[in-house]
Amino acid sequence: MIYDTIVAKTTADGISAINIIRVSGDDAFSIVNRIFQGANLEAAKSHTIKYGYIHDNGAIVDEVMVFLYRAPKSFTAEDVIEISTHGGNLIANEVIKLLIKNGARLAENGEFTKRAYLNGRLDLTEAESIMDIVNAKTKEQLALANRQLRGDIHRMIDHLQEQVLGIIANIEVNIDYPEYDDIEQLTDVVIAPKIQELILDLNQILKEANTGQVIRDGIKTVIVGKPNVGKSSLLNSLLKEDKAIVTDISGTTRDLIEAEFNLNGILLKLIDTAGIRDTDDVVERIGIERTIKAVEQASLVLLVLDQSNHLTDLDKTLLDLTKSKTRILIGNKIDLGNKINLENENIINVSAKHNVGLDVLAQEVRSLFVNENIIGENYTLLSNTRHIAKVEETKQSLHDALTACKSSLPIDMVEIDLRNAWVALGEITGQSTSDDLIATLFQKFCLGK
Ligand SMILES: Nc1nc2c(ncn2[C@@H]2O[C@H](COP(=O)(O)OP(=O)(O)OP(=O)(O)O)[C@@H](O)[C@H]2O)c(=O)[nH]1
Ligand SMILES: [Mg+2]
Repeated sequence: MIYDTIVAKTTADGISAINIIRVSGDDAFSIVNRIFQGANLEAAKSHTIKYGYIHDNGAIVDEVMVFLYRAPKSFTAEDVIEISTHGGNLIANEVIKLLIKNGARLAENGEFTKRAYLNGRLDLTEAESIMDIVNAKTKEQLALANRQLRGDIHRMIDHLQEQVLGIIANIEVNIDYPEYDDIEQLTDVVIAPKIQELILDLNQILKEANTGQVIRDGIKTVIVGKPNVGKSSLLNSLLKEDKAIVTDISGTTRDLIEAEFNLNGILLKLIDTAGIRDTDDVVERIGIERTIKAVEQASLVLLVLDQSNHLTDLDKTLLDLTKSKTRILIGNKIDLGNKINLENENIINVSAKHNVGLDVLAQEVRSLFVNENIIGENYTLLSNTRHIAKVEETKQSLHDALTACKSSLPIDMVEIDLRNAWVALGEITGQSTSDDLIATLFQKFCLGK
């Protein structure tokens, strides 16, 4: 394919030792060659590095190294040159301006990766994994994204597509060369059981995706409780820093305080909240409204109780408010007493102030959200919400196909549903995907990627 030549800085803005400016496209070598002094780049071999200067009509702009990659053995599968300049925004901007003056165009966000995808170097799941790698904050996120880059999801989806195609082939063959007495026998004996089996496979994949999603996106966790039970203390002791103000005055925290925290490999997106109580204070009341909203939106609620005192009506209200949520009850201030015991409810006793019991809490979070049996090199987990939604869509189409089988609809109706399932799977890898989706997906990337 022929594309214009694009340029962008791949390293972050600010002062650093070096910048790397990437140029990709058919004219990459000739454009850079025009502003490079030190070697004839157009005659240079692929996968070599040249030392020289970037100049503007003979005036030296910077001393650089250029890395040369000829198509198709490059990130974009096009001719690519990476110019390593000295650090600083000024130099990078000057070099980019020169490249644009000589025929390159500033790249859009994610355009290099988009080209890698369009040129068939990566499928969509592999392209998406690159942003996950860049954004990873835990080793587990990184491992998951690396497996996706390696093509694990790509292969998983290809395999599922083959199975769908196999069923479609069964129908086609029988339409052309009927070997069963009637079509009903074909659907009952051959088609329906195969669809059913595939639905079971998808169910398993979706179940395991819960763990993948938790690893990739973390858990939105809100710390709630009545005032003064030690919510902010708990946040601080988990983070090991004095992020939130702690005092013995009830109503200390008034707004939501957010922080991210790597808890045994799972990213907790923690929110400390204003203690819930009846109050005439306008600011505090707004804080409490925000707390209630945060509870609604959270995937995990840490409800903090005060073990140095008996359960109050306010605690009971909070127990009730959170009962339909995935929650962990925390008995804080265990150093001062152990007064609360709830029937049929497990309380994890901790002392936020003295750092006691936090490891048990971490273990509990992991056991609630992570299936340890499916973590590791040998498992392929879906984790991206877009992929999961498409697998759900595939499952729905398979259900429709099954219903069509059972209601003795013409066999080509079954085939339509199966084809929909096949298309939905293809949208995951980008085999069947709209231009709009591609544009939106890559816009989320950063410039230079
Ligand atoms: N002894 C003891 N005191 C604690 C413990 N955790 C917190 N405290 C104390 O309890 C008081 C209230 O702590 P905070 O963390 O501010 O409580 P909070 O729930 O955030 O309070 P609000 O923001 O007002 O809702 C402070 O004086 C803390 O030092 C604990 O485990 N043991
Ligand atoms: Mg607080």
